[in-house]
Amino acid sequence: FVPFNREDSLNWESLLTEEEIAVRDTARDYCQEKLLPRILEAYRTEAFDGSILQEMGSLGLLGATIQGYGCAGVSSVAYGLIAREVERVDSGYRSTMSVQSSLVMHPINTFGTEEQKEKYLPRLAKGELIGCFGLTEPNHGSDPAGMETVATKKGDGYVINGSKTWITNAPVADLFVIWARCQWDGKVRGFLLEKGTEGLTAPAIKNKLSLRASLTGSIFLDNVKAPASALLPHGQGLGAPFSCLNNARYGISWGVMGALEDCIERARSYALERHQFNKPLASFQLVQKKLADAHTEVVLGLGASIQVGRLKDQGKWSPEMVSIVKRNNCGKALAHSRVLLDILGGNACSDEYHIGRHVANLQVANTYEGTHDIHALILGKAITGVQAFA
Ligand code: TGC
Ligand code: FAD
Repeated sequence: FVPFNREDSLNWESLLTEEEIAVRDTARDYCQEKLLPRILEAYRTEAFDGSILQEMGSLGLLGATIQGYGCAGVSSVAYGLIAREVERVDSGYRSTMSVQSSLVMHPINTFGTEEQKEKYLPRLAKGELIGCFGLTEPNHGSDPAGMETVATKKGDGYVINGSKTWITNAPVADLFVIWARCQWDGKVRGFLLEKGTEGLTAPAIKNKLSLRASLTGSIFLDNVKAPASALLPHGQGLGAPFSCLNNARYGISWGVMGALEDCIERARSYALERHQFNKPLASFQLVQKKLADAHTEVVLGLGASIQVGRLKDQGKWSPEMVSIVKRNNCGKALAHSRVLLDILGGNACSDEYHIGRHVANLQVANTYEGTHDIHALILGKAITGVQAFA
């Protein structure tokens, strides 16, 4: 037998390429050395530090799967490994990163013109520009098909009216990917709007209980005039924004495992040091069970995400596969981080022990990009052939 490896119990590393291991190690060193020291202050003050995206950009961590345009062109598994390392520190930092990569750079790369790609992708890759993705509206979250934001044709361009809410990065965004229903044919399309466009405002939503290290805002579009060049011409229908969600959901499935791994490490260290009844907490069977349950879910969750990543790069994946790993890994990370919090006793209350912050963040990770229950319905439809959304 080989000795038990607490950090990689089923030897998933043996499934990684040398390049993927190098990307993971670069991301881990950066996150532990540069992000971890900043997180408590950022979370306490809801202060956004724009230099973080530039730092990530300088390491090739943004839009990392895109070929060309200053992007690294690495595998989907490497992208997942980046998300895992960033979220090991904080889900808010991963949100900032994954919106930029999967929800802004991906649609430009997939649905944009060559001019749009050349204009925006290199600067987004460097973190010189910050992007956001506006799909959710005040009246339509789980059901984006009800979208009320509307684009009409005017002259050579468009006029867009509507509003979006709960949009990551919006208050600091230079570039807004806005999804709107086009009045001329009823189809949903994406538009690239730049900060400063008349009629476009993006106030912050303050005093969040979760993801406080990432900025979230509303977007108001009041007779916003967009030139013809703002349209993402190669994607139409709800499948276009949903295809971006496939990528982001896949990344989240990795990220939340990083957050749960951090909770396990912290709970384990605490349980070994803290004594009650003259014994370390780690010696009690109930404490060991909490650690064993969480550990098992991380190992299984990571294995599933590696497999989806491999199938994705071979063109053999499906949205339902992504629903399985997004739903399972977010749900397990939330449930088990919450249980591990108990090991801290009263210290669970202190942000310096970090697990409570992860629990608060994971509530949102379990909600955005399709709630846990919406992914159950996506899978239920695939399993039964019967749609149960409405
Ligand atoms: P439905 O009728 O099933 O589909 C409409 C059209 O879309 C196509 N489609 C997909 N295409 C690609 N990928 C997918 N995953 C797709 N799912 C559906 C479908 O084939 C169809 O195409 P066509 O050509 O036939 O028109 O759609 P529906 O209206 O019944 O919706 C069903 C449902 C519930 C699955 C969907 O609306 C949904 O996924 N709701 C959840 C909404 C959501 O996830 N919002 C996320 C907002 S962005 C966000 O949260 C970012 S947080 C980021 C961060 O900070 O990290
Ligand atoms: P609702 O759709 O109102 O759902 C409320 C509850 O009802 C949920 O439990 C849901 O599962 C349940 N429910 C809904 N429909 C059904 C049904 N048919 N059957 C059974 N149960 C149902 N959106 C973006 O577009 N871009 C972003 O960058 C972004 N960032 C976000 C950042 C944060 C911090 C947060 C909190 C949200 C963000 N979102 C973003 C929005 C997010 O995607 C939505 O909150 C999410 O899709 C759920 O929509 P909702 O909040 O309107 O909830």
